[in-house]
Amino acid sequence: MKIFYLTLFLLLGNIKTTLAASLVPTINYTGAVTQRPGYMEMTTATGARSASILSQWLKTPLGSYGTEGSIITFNLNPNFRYEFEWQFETVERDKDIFGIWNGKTFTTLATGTTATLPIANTTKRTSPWLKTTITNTQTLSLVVMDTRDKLGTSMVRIKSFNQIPEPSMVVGFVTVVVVGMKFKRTNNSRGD
Ligand SMILES: [Ca+2]
Repeated sequence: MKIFYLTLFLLLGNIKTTLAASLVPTINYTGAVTQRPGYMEMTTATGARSASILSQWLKTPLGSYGTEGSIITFNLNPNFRYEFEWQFETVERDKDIFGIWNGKTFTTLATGTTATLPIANTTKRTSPWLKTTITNTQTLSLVVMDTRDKLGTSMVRIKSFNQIPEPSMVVGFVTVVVVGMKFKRTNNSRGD
C-alpha cells in the first residue's frame, strides 16, 4: 500500500492554495491512483486492488459493492465542510460504481448511467464535472470499483478538493464587531 502525506498535496496546486497550512488534510491511497496535470485519477484498471484488500483499507466489508478498485482517503478536520469536484468515466452503462465512505456509511455518487456524455471516437462515456459537499467527518474515502466482473475500465477524476468556510464563523465575526462598537460608545460617553 502506498502512502502519501503532504507530498501529494503539494502537487495539487488547486487544492493547496485554498487551504491554510494548519488545515491541509493528509491523503493516502491504494490501487491505481495517478497524479495527472490538473487532476488526480483513480481507476479500476491495472493496479486496482481486490475487494478484500480494499475492505481491509476501509476496515469495512466492500464485497457487496464490487470486485476490485481503488481508494483515495482524506483525513479531514470535522469542524469544516469540504467540497470536491469529480467526473466519472466508463465504458459500461450497467456496471461499476463510484462512492464515498465517511467511516460509517457508504454513499453511491455515480454508476454507469451517471456517465451521460459520449466521448468522440470511443465507446466511453463520461459524467459532467460534478460537485459533492461533505461535513462532520474526520475521514473521507473516495472509492471506484468494478462490479460483477473485473472487466471494462471505469475512472474517476478529482479536479479540486476545497475547504468551505462555515456560516457560523461569519456570525461569530459579526458578533465580535458589534460588541466592540458598544464598548467604544461607552468609553466615549464617559470621556464626555
Ligand atoms: Ca468494469
